[in-house]
Amino acid sequence: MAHARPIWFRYGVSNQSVIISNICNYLWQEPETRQKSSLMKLYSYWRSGTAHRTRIALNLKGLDYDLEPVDLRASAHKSADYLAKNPQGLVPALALDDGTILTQSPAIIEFLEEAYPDQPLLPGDMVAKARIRAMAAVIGCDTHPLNNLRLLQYQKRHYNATDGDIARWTAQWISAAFSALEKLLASHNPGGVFAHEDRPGLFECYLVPQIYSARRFKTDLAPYPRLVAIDKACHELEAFLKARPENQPDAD
Ligand SMILES: N[C@@H](CCC(=O)N[C@@H](CS)C(=O)NCC(=O)O)C(=O)O
Repeated sequence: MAHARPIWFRYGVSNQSVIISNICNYLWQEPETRQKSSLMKLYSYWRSGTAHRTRIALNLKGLDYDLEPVDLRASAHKSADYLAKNPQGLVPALALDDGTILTQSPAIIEFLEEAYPDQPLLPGDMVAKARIRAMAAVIGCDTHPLNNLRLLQYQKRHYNATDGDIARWTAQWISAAFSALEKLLASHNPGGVFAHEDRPGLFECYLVPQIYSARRFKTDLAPYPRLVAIDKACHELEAFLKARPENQPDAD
């Protein structure tokens, strides 16, 4: 009976030596390396909103990962080493356990959602899913890109924008997005705490870092009580606390 034969008989002698060599390589590693070698690695900067949203997604899914800080202020994202990983020179990037590198936080989060379907970030219903994606896109496509470091630096360098101009510019686009989101939430989930049913998901991954940034740029949040309440409820959860900028190893 084939199943009673030893493993090297069934798979051939050459495969037997490969199996044994792989086992030996694994056992020869230091225990710490052995445990970590299967972890994903997130290239992150503590105050980056897009890295922040990716950390939340990883945490909500209960995934373990290594964190590799990329110091934007020291232009580490422009180094040849990092550009080889992400030619756009932006964080985040996610290295998978086989070395594959993923870039662009929306693509990374969608990858996580498909690869690790437990603890889903999106509703199963197609219309509800499209609504949640649309609310996330209000932030991901129409707000965050306008307030990104390189845009603000460009305005200062080429148009002599002052810090006051930058703060007004940033608050303008955050307020436009938050006004729309407040209305969308009221129609999609009236009376609910989160954007969909009773737990946070994709939208909250995008919202919480954007609120952090709004506070940093001193945007008035009084007109957005629902968004502020979601942010507050999220910060009662470990996944969000662990992802907070000030809780990162590279935080000031
Ligand atoms: N659409 C990209 C945007 C990434 C992005 O803009 N990252 C910022 C930090 S939040 C960055 O690396 N900025 C560096 C720079 O502007 O030079 C994503 O979602 O991953």
